[in-house]
Amino acid sequence: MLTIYSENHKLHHGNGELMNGSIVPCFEMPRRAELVLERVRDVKLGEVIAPRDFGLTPLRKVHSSAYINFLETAWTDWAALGRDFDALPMTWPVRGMNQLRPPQQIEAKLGFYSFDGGAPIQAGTWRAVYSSAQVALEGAAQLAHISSAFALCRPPGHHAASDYMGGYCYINNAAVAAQALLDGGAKRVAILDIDYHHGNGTQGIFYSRADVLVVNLHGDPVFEYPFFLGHGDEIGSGAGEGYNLNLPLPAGTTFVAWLAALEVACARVSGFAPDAVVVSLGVDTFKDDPISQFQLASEDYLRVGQRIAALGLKTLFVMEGGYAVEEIGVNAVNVLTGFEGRSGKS
Ligand code: SP5
Ligand code: ZN
Repeated sequence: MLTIYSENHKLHHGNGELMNGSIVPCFEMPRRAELVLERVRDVKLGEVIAPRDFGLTPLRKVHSSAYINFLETAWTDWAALGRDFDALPMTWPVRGMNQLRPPQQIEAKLGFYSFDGGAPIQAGTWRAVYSSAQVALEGAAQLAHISSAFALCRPPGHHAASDYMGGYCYINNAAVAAQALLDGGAKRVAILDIDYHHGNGTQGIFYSRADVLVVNLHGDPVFEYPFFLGHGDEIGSGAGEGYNLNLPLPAGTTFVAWLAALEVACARVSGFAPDAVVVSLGVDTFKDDPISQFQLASEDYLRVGQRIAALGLKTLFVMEGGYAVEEIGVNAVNVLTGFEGRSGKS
C-alpha cells in the first residue's frame, strides 16, 4: 500500500493541553507519526511519498474562510502580545452570548473558533496542519489510479468542524479528502470513523448532505469526550437524513462487541454503494491507550483491516488518534497489513 507522509508535521509539537484540571504534556506528539512511519518501513508496506501542494481551495470547501484565516494568523496575533507559550483558548461564547459579532482580539478568536482547550497553536501549527491536509489530498488523488492508500496525517482532523478546532484537530483531513473525491468525479463517498472518539467535526460538516455517508463507532458521549455530539439518535438532517450513523459503545467494550458494531457499520456502508470509503483510522481503541476505555489488542487490528477490505471498495486510510505511543506503529499498520491480507504482528 502507498503511504503519503510529510515531515512538516514536526512543526507542531504542542507543549500542553488542558486536562483533568491542569495543563499536562500533549498526548498528541510528533513521535506518534514517526513511529507509524518507522513501522510502515519495517514491514515494507510499500512506497512512501511526499504530497504535492493542492493549495487552499480544497480546504475552503469544508471550512469557512473566517476560520481558515484565524488558523493562518493566530500565532502572529498571539506573539504580538508578547506571549511565547502555546496559544490556548480560555473563554467560549456559550448559550445566550453574542456569537454574531466577529471577534477582534486573539483570545476572543481562540474561544470563538474552538470547543475545548486541547488544541494548542504554535508558530509552526498552521504549516503542519496545512501539510497534513495536503497528505490527505494526495491520498485522495492517488485513488484515481490505485485502489487503496494510507494518508499518514498529523495533526489529526476528525474533531475539527467547518469553523472550529478542538481535540488536537484543526483541519478535517478526512472531510477534505472526501470532498476532493467528490470533486474528482465520485458520486458518493462514505466516511467510516473507527477512532475511539466520536468524529464530531466530520459529522457536522456533512450532516445535511446525502452524498457523504458518515458512520462513527465510538465511546458513548454519555460518558466520553466529546460529550456534546455522537448520540445514536443523530441521523442527519434535511437532505442528509439517514446519512449519518452513530454507534456509541460503553466503556470497557471488548473486541467481540466492537467487531459486531463494525459489522453493522460495514453493512450500512455497503448499502450506500459508495465510489470510495475514507477510513478515519484512530487506534485509541487499544486496551492500553492512556485516555481511552476500550479493550482492543494489537492482533485485533489485523481483523479490522480484513473486514474493511471485504467491503471491496476504493479505500483511503486517514490517520487520526492513538496515544499508546510505543504501540501506535504496530496497531495502525496492522490494520493496513490486515487489509492487504498479510499477517502482522501481535
Ligand atoms: C483525534 C483524537 O483522538 N482526539 C482526542 C482528544 C481527546 N481529548 C480529551 C481527552 C479527555 C480524556 N479524559 C479522560 C481522563 C482520563 N484520565
Ligand atoms: Zn480519538
